[in-house]
Amino acid sequence: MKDKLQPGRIDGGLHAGGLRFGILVSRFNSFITERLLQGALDALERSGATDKDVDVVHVSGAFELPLAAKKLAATKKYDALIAIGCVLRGETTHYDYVCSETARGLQLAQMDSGVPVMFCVLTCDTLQQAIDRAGLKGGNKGYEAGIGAIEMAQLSRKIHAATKPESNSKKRRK
Ligand code: INI
Repeated sequence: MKDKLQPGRIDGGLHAGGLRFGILVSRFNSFITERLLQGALDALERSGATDKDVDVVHVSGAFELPLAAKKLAATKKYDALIAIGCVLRGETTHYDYVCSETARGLQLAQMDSGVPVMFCVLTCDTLQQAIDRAGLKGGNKGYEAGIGAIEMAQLSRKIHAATKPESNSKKRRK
């Protein structure tokens, strides 16, 4: 009987050593975003990242994150980026435009550049919801984004290595 299919697996691990990260942080609602930043740095440091491998760039509001992400990705210096922001619903529709354009712009930045961009932008109805997700009962979304960035950075490198023509031909020769 034929053996069960054993597919090759490519997984991103969680070791940050040797990887480079760019973190973009919005100053708007900095009470929240600076806590998310601390969470992201904590995740990277605990996973083996060193000072020289992490840059932090501040922008004014969440709406400015996509352009900064695109510019950082274009430098080819980073294995992954983390975009941190916090948008709180107000009395007008401004919130909706900021949320949708920030999400769309960050997705475009990663799709156009091929550099993973973590979407660590809280979009909340209340300040309490944001506080809960920035180090209280909802955990710290910055920490989660840091872990996600490591996994995507590793995965990108592994996919690149596994699909390089010379690595395939070497494999075949063995
Ligand atoms: N920017 C945020 O990051 N969070 C918000 O809650 C927010 N609100 O509510 O207005 C916000 N607005 C500013 C926006 O991101 C831009 O900086 C601004 O429109 C200038 O382009």
